[in-house]
Amino acid sequence: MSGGSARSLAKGSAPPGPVPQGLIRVYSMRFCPFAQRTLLVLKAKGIGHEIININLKNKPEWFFTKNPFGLVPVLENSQGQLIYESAITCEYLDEAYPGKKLLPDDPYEKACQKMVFELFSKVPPLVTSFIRRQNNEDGSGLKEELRKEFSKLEEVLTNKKTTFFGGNSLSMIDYLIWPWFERLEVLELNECVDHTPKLKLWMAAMREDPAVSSLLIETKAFRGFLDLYLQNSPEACDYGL
Ligand SMILES: N[C@@H](CCC(=O)N[C@@H](CS)C(=O)NCC(=O)O)C(=O)O
Repeated sequence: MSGGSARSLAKGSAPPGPVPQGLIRVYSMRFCPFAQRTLLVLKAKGIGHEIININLKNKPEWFFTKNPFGLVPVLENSQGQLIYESAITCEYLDEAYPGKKLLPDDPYEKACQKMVFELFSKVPPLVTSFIRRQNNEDGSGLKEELRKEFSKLEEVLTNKKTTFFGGNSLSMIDYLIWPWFERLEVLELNECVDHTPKLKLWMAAMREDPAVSSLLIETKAFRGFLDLYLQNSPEACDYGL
């Protein structure tokens, strides 16, 4: 892997050349939870990759030729094929590369992972609303909504009686939802899992995973990034470099 802590490419930068044979490229941003999904899968499967960080507050013009939405993550392989949308990038990597299979083959088990993904789907926008709330809002309503969403996930673990969402070992669904749980503490949202003991145990188990632990974001840098990002600063994505 290379480039994970390199400065991001901004407007006016030259587009990068072709992807070297034997590597896959990920367009990323150091603090993006969606890109973290892709990086977790790359790590977990041991896939050789290079990272190009994009300045999301001052995007290079050419970035829209990689993803018409202009969002990270995007994968690019050495044949020039492009894959965007984080969940799609993860599934692509699992299917295109050998090594540990993260999605189950069994159609029902696979459907279960996708159902948990849907159950989780309100969490990212709630966390974003919490981050973007005005200073005078206390956020208690959003916290209550998050608690309700976490209760649904707690119920899944209670019914399954397993440590992880796909069974007793970590699989794709765990990586897909993890980045938001990692951020609870730095966002001072940890109290939202006080009523969900199984989810808390899952979080502790996740931190033990080598891919997860190698990609933990640094709390101080994340806070610094967030302050600048909310002010739309073009320096946000490179905070701490
Ligand atoms: N649905 C997309 C969401 C990706 C996303 O929102 N990425 C953010 C960074 S965390 C982004 O690129 N923001 C740039 C922008 O909003 O212009 C996915 O799952 O890949």
